[in-house]
This record gives sequence, structure tokens and C-alpha cells, in this order.
Amino acid sequence: MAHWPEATTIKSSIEAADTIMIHRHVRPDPDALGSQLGLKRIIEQAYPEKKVYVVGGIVRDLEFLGKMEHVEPDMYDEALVLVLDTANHERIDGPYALKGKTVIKIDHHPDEDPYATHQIVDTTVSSTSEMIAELAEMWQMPLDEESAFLLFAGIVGDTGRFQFRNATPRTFEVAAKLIAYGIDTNRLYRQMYKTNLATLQLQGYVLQHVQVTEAGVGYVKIDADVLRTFHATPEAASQLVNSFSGLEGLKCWVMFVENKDEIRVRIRSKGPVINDVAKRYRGGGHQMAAGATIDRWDEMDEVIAALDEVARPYTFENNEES
Ligand SMILES: [Mn+2]
Repeated sequence: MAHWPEATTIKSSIEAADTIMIHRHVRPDPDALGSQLGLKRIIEQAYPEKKVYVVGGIVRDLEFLGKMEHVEPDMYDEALVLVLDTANHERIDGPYALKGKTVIKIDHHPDEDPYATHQIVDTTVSSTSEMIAELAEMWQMPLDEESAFLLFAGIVGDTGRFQFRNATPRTFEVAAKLIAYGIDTNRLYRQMYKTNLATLQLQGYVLQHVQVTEAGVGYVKIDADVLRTFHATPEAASQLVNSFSGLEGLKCWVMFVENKDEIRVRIRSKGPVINDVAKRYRGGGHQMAAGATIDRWDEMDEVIAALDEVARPYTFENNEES
């Protein structure tokens, strides 16, 4: 079991509070929502007399996980606020979160902004949902099929269906316990990975137009005309960045998507460190996943050339790829 000394303090805070607000980051992913809605369910089952609210903007494609609730600022005066999966306070969804009497952060991102009174931050855990599953066990608060479903969804989202490096032996142990509650994983995968015809056809365009440099840098250009043709938003297009990641010999790749007056650049890598390139073009991020912004299409070639430079000296270990 994880070693989180603050867990006891946080359990006492939950026990002492009548009103509990659970927040998460803006533009939520399955981990943000799964941990948020899962924790609400867990607390409500353990303490039916407490008022527990889930707060944040609308969630569109992920509404099958659950709905957000309306809150008023004065409800925060005596409230305990739990902020999940959110590294810095600017990213918290909901304007009153930091007005809470006590604010607690539970997160697995690097601790860039310790905005809370108490916190558990552990970057070795796959997802905040995995942390909530562990905490529920430590706190001896029972799960049920619904809370298990929500936490499993979060783990699936953040581990890319258990394929990323962050899926540890512990992740699989937690997932096994969650599945044992009888959750319908088939329904979950169907709902999480459903797509629509326009997106599917845009994906077809991406696959047909991907180009690869001799150094192993893949790139696709999606301008406003392409978006119009496929009735796609820049956000929907950007989400296709991993759709050709399986291409052999690919070391890193980039997708350029026109968004109003600028061009959003999404960069991913299997080895070469690419966030230094992102930083040179109004961006940043992780070593293997970063984003940037350029103003004109003629800067596209500069970005590709910069990625070529980091990709060229890189070689895969153990003949993992040719
Ligand atoms: Mn997460």
C-alpha cells in the first residue's frame, strides 16, 4: 500500500465536514471526472448524511460518467474542498474552490503549485483515480460497482488502456480489485472510445497525408480548409495526434492545426526529448509530449527541422524498432 502520511488527516477532515465540494481541472479527461465522481460516490456511501457536490463546467463527450452540480459561493464558507488531478490553481474548474474553509489537493502531477492546506501528491501513481481507489481502501470506505466503474475509467484514460509506462504492477492490482465489483468494461470501452463519422473521416485524411522525414519525424498539416471539409473543430483534430504513432521507424511526430489566427503544434515522441523545441515556439510540456504555437505556415518547416535535429542522433535500444 502507498505511503501517504497525510491520508489520516484528510480522512479526519472528511469526517468533520458537513459540506464537501469536489473539484478537478478544466477541460476534464476521464481521470479528472472518474476520480471526482468516484470519490463523491464513495463519501456518500460511507456518510449518507453529508452533502457532497461535484463542481465544474460541462463535460460533453464524457457525460456518461456523470453530471456536474450547481453551487453558490456562500456554500463554501464552512465547506471542505477536495481538488483532484489539478497541479496548479489556475487549472481548477469552478471559481470558488479556494474559498473553502479547508482545501485539499490529491494529484499525481509534479507539484508545481502547492495551493492547498493539505495535500497528497505522488507522481509515481498512474492516475488520480488509482490514488482514490488506494485511499478508499486505507480509509476503509467501501466501493460498489458504480464507484469502481468511475475509478477504472480514470485509470484506463490516463494509462491509455494500460499501455503507457505509468501502468505499474500496483496499477494492475488496483484495476483487478475494481473489476471484481462486476463493472461492465465492455460498455466502458465502447463509451470512452466511440467516435463519429466526421472525426473518422478526418482521421482518414490524417493517415493519408502523414509525411515522414528521413530522420524519423512524422508530420501532418491541418489547415482551416481541411477543418471545414470535415466539419471538424481544431480540438477534435488535435486529438488525432496519436493516430499514426504505430508507424515503424517513427521517432517523434507533430501535428499542425490551424486555430483562428494561429497554428497549434502538438508534438509527441517515442524517445527524443522534444519539449525544448516546444519552448522555442511559445510552448512547453513533458519530455515526450509537448505543445507549441506558431503564427505562420512558413514556420512549420522550421519546427520540423528542429525536430529532425533532435531525432537524428536518437537510436532505439534493443532493436525495439528499426
Ligand atoms: Mn490524471
